[in-house]
Amino acid sequence: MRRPIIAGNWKMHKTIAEARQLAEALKKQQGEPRAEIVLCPPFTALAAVAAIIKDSPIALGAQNMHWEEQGAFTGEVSPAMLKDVGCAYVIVGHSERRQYFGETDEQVNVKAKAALTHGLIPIVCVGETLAQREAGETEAIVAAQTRGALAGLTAEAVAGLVIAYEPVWAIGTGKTASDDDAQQVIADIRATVAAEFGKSAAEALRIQYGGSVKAANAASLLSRPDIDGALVGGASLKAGDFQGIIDGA
Ligand code: G2H
Repeated sequence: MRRPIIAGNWKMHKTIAEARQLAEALKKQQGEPRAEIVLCPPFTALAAVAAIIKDSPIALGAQNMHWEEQGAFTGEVSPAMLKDVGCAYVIVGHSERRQYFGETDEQVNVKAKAALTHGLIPIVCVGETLAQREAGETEAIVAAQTRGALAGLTAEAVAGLVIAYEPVWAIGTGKTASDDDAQQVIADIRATVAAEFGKSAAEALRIQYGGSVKAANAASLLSRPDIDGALVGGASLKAGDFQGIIDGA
């Protein structure tokens, strides 16, 4: 049985004070959640959120990182720094990173490897654009991104990581993939992983859906057999909205 994982990607939102307030509110609401909960604040608020959630069932994640250990990489943050601040997870290859910062499958791959080397669990994002979906290329694009991101990893490493399927056309647009569409693509991703790394890694790996997830659609998406959680942007910025998603998992 795969434990569902609900991650809040706060993107470039929240000052330290705002982040503290949101983390406090969420911490108060957790009893023994069925799902694993991960908060991914911006870098500047990681330490503050870490201090609040430390004795709670909530885990900390970062939104990005560089793959190098250290060095002259102005503006970047290393895997060891994320581990040091208390992160258990790191999002890699989010479509906004791919789209606005030119991140490639090769870079996503080295980031995933570096994360694992440092004991961080990567949340590897994949997803097609609207043009690719309309051209009937979804399955091929998502399979290529999945193979590219996971290339060279062991089956054991793959079994422990998380993939987030986020159709680019559904991100922040209010449009959500239908439950059937999301289930289909996620089942295809699992089949790709099975072909590359074996059935047991594919069965263990958790795959989230992301793209305009909210309390109103989360429970039904998550009831699908291959959908193991959600990567939530906009609806993770208010405690009540995010809690509604957690409660539906
Ligand atoms: C997709 C998602 C979170 P939103 O980026 O990663 O954002 O829920 O706002 O579509």
